[in-house]
Amino acid sequence: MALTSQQAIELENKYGAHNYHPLPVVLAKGEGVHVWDVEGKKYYDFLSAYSAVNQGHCHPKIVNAMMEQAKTLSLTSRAFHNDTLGVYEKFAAEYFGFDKTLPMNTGAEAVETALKVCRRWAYQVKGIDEDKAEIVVCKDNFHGRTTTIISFSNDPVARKNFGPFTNGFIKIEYNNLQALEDTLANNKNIAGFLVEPIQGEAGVYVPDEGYLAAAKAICEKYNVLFIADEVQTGIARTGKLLAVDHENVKPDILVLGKAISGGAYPISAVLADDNIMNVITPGSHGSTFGGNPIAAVVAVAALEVVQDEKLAENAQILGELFRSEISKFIETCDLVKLVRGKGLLNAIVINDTEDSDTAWNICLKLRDNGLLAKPTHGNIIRFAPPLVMTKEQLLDCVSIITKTLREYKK
Ligand code: IF1
Repeated sequence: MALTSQQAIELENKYGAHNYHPLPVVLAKGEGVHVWDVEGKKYYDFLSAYSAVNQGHCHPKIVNAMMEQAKTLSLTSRAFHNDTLGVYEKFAAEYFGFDKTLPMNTGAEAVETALKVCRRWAYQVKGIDEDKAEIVVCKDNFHGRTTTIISFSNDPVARKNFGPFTNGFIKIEYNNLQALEDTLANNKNIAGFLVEPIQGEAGVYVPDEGYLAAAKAICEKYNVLFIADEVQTGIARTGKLLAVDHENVKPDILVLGKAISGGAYPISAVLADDNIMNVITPGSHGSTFGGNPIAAVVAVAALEVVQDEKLAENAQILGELFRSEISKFIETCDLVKLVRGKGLLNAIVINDTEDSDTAWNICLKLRDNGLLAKPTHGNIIRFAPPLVMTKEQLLDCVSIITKTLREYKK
């Protein structure tokens, strides 16, 4: 028998670990830009599974690729070759302009992989003394949940009582080129600089124009690898294939996840050229599921959809429209301070303190009005719909959002 929302929530509460605080809505179906709850109520999805579902829910081309492969061969492990992996690796390498692809499963694993590749490169190519390599990261970063990754987070909620932590990371302020230059100039042991082109969890914080290009140039000057974590910003989300494309930057190491599968399957990847990727040798890295046949065909299909349906262009156009419509509204409304973002990765900042529950309460009202979004902090709401949205749908969403904000009472 079908569960009610309340029953589904109670099951999760009783039998699931309490590592999340979801918005109270229980989803049972998705198609394109829409999701439906178990009672049949329809919503616009304005989170897209944190930008994994850029291609829209249950995209038929991706689903078909997955179903056909699932019936044929799902997993060989990397102990044997399979007839899909090389095809995918070539496709992804050419698609993003790198020599090689290293397939993994989740974003955090891909970040870990990039850190390992970077450290090996530091010892074997750059010539840093054993165990001395350091990687520069940014304050307020979000790169995942593994022990090493939280070692260089400054989010107390993500870190508390999970120590001891991994050494070898230096934290600098985001969007601060002087801090980067000073750090690299004063330390010969720096292997890489790991950065999000837009800080998602920090509240869709877009750095100054030119920051990424200048940071890349500083890295080149000091022979330091520029590692772009495009897990959230990548694959058309910000109006270009990659967010670094806005500044014509080619990272030394590119980290991808989420939308490389269109949300159909956990797939991530690290891309680099041979002079870097060749430090990885048999036995030094791997994963049972990384590069499995289902993942290989799903990723190719998902990347083809991005190209075929011109999702980057659509994100660019609809993003401009979204910010200009919301900006117009903000002039008439004291509740919202500003809207910011790039492409269809946007956020509004509410006129309230960071520890308030205003953003959460607004998200509950948005839900009631048929649109699902999630706060990133007490006063910030992220808006990231699937990129297959039409202009008419976007304007419909703008009116839901503005109506909800206009009617909201603290
Ligand atoms: C959750 C945030 C988004 C990421 C970047 C690596 C990863 C992520 C730039 C790790 C993951 C997620 C995971 C999700 C919440 C979420 C998130 F709010 F926490 F910051 F998207 F905005 N690099 N981001 O954003 O990828 O291992 O999860 O596949 O529930 O923790 P993963």
